[in-house]
Amino acid sequence: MKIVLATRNRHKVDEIRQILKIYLDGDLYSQIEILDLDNFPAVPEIEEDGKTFVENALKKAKTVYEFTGLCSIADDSGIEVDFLNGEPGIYSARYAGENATDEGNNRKLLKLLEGVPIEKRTATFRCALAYVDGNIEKVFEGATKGKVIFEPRGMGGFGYDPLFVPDGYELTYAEMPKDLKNRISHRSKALQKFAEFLRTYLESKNKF
Ligand code: ITT
Repeated sequence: MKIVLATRNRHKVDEIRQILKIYLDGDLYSQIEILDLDNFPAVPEIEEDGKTFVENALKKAKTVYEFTGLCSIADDSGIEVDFLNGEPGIYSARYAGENATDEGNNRKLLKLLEGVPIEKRTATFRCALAYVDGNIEKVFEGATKGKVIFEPRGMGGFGYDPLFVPDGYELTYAEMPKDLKNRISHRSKALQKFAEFLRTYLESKNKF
């Protein structure tokens, strides 16, 4: 079974591959071949005009399914900061503007939180993971709560990782070993649900 990862974010591709290895045992993992958009350079840019992570994830997975004819999974994700009424949310990738960098987004977030004490810096990372093939459209969601600290810490990960300390930990997502982020993250929780679905789906297909 071929599955296309419908994302142009290299960091997401790497994480999704690593996380699927955690949740699909060797036998199941060997039944799937994971492709990404590098294999399909002609897939057009997809406008993310949905109002929710779920809408955007479905749109990305459907577009790539229609283009490739292969099962597709798409990840729409971001961080919701309570003090900012849920911002940047679905606008996380381009918070500081159309061509924003991770550093620019982090700077903007820190500026908007200037003077806000740690107990009011609560935030939730969310991931909606959409799976689309010719018959099925499904979305799996994951969320991880934590706090936005006062300055970036750590070299790992991407996006807002250097600013986010998940509840129950002292390290930011960017400071912790990759394997730990991949076990506790919003993306990990969504992919765990997807892996459950895929296991049942492949087992039922193998019966026939
Ligand atoms: P695709 O649409 O091609 O998948 P994208 O980066 O534009 O790539 P999104 O629209 O879903 O993807 O935006 C996700 C943004 O949310 C991402 O660029 C980061 O800024 C942030 N984000 C999501 N997951 C994250 C994570 O695990 N760590 C840090 N930041 C994350």
